[in-house]
Amino acid sequence: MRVLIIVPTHNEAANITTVLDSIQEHVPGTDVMVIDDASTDDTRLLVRERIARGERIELVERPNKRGLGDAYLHAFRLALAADYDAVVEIDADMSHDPAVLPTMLAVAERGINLVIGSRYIPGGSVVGWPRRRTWLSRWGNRYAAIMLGLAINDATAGYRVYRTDTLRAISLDGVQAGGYGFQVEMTYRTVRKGLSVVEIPIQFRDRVAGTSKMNRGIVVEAFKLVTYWGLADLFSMRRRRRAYREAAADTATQSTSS
Ligand SMILES: Nc1nc2c(ncn2[C@@H]2O[C@H](COP(=O)(O)OP(=O)(O)O)[C@@H](O)[C@H]2O)c(=O)[nH]1
Ligand SMILES: [Mg+2]
Repeated sequence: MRVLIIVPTHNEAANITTVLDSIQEHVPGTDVMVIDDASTDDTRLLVRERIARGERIELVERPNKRGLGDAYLHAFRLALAADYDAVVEIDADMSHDPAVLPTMLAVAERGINLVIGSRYIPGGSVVGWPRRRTWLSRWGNRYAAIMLGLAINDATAGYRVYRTDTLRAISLDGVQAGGYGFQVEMTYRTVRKGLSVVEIPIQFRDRVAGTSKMNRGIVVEAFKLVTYWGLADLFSMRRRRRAYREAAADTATQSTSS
């Protein structure tokens, strides 16, 4: 399986060396793409130094910070054009331990369309987050699962493996969400296509260096979109039921009149 590991960055100079070293250690020789949005620290410089030393890393430099979802969509399109079999999503801040990658990739290799590194299944955990943030993430996930009818415990997770045939099947055009909503939207699209999703337990550790780019806007966007998709589903289900009942009634009148 030809795999591309995608590492999105925005000012991750304090972490990028550690995460790239760890990826090297656990999945040596795998292609890596760092997609950097407008870093003003040494992130790009540190990546360029590794490239100069001959590491299999591609650096995509974007002039503006356009959000995590937009960065992944950009990287996915490049991966599809280059004919990779699978892509990995992993944060640059060491919250996602590259030691789990061999297991996640093995599951994808068996044909699972989407493998999620999950915090909220037995064996998974979150370390170092304030109680408020864990609560928000946990209930955000429960809300998304209920609204969208997803049998998935961690739909906002950012540690994933997609087989590229999954990305082709769900189509990247028209993806609306940018932040946590992006992860939920991609999961929802995968499930709606009837494709397979497996959650693997991970221990998520809050970053020890650098700063989080999470903000209230990202949470509000995810909440609004999940609510909107959920309601749209409900109404389209009602419309389908009504259409079905009307068609059935029509058939009944036709058979009594004939
Ligand atoms: N390319 C790119 N990467 C981003 C952007 N926003 C966040 N990231 C990266 O996405 C990953 C997750 O972001 P982080 O701030 O750790 O979010 P948190 O874990 O939810 O607090 C990190 O590797 C960030 O550097 C963005 O706009 N563009
Ligand atoms: Mg983080």
